[in-house]
Amino acid sequence: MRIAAARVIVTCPGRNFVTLKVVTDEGVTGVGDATLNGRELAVAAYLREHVVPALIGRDPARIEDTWQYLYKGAYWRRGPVTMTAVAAVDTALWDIKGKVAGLPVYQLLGGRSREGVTVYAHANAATTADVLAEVGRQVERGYRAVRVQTGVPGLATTYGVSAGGRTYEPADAAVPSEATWSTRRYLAHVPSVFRRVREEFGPELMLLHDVHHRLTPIEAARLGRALEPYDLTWMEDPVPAELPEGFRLIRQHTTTPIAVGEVFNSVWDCRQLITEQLIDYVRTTVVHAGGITHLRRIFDLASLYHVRSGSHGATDLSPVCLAAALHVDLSIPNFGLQEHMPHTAETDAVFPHGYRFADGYLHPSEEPGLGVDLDEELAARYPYRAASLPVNRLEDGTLHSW
Ligand code: KDG
Ligand code: MG
Repeated sequence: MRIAAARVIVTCPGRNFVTLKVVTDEGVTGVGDATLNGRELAVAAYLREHVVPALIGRDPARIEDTWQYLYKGAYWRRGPVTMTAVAAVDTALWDIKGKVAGLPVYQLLGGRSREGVTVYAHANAATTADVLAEVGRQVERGYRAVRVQTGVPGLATTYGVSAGGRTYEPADAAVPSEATWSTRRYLAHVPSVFRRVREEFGPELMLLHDVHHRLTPIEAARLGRALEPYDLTWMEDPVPAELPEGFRLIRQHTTTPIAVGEVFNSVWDCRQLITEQLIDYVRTTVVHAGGITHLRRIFDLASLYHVRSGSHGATDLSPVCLAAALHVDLSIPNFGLQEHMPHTAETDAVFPHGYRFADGYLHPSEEPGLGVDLDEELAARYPYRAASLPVNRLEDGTLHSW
């Protein structure tokens, strides 16, 4: 069997997605997510111009060799654009291998290590009363873990909090919109929200919080310590992720578990954090960390150091990525949690899939391969629309991490 064609499909059923569809000379197809939020066309061009021509005629069964060929062969290794493109090819080849074998991909990865994939939902709102109501809705839906984001008094908008009752979608304008940030206001407010959530929902519910890279290590240490009475499952992305040494300081001061990794692209980005046991959850995912092949490599390293997985799963990762993530989640020994933000009805229609949610768990499809596809005719009805992630400034106008 040989690869006969590979198409890059860009579609915007509510938000932009880039998908690679690989077709073999025997008519088997495989799909891979290639979406990099706000930089979609860079990956589409990388694939179309530099990767697809080199795929034609290759043996689709040689997944590892193709991964090495794209990674080492480019000379310019790593980085989000390259690794997202590599991920798309890798994911599509796993899909093809599953279809050829007649097995769901998790079976090729060693089979089931658990009955279902525990997922966490989002509860976000501007006021504490609305946050509590939102947590209640997610608990009613059956989620056992909820990420809580709150508005901050004195700030007009806050990362992770929806505006005007709409579903939260960070990429909001063709040219980045600008928000204002104050660490002092944020640190003064957040612990009081978690106190109320714990009081109302009791000790069982797993609670998480995303700091989104906005603090310094000592500020993050202070927040982690202030949140200890509310027993968080994790505090996510407390500081900008470029400086692994910064996590040592946080660790010295707090037992609140730490999760990091949604912006990481390779095992090299996480190596120090994992081997020095500076984090508890690594949140790399299929689409941005080199596909199923490389994600497994990261999670295998993590498993040696008591670090569990917590894959990113926001709505800018397509149903193809979520489907692939679930096969990995089900099979690895050190699974922690999987993020779940349900996609819109339009997106679900463009990407027909067999994964399903029940009682707080997601279950991957039992179909051969990944159990997800892209309806190309429907996708063509939703043309690309430029959309960027916002930027963030301090109250005096200084640009800050978003
Ligand atoms: O593209 C960026 C989003 O995926 C990100 O802002 C969402 O932080 C996020 C999360 O944890 O889901
Ligand atoms: Mg995050």
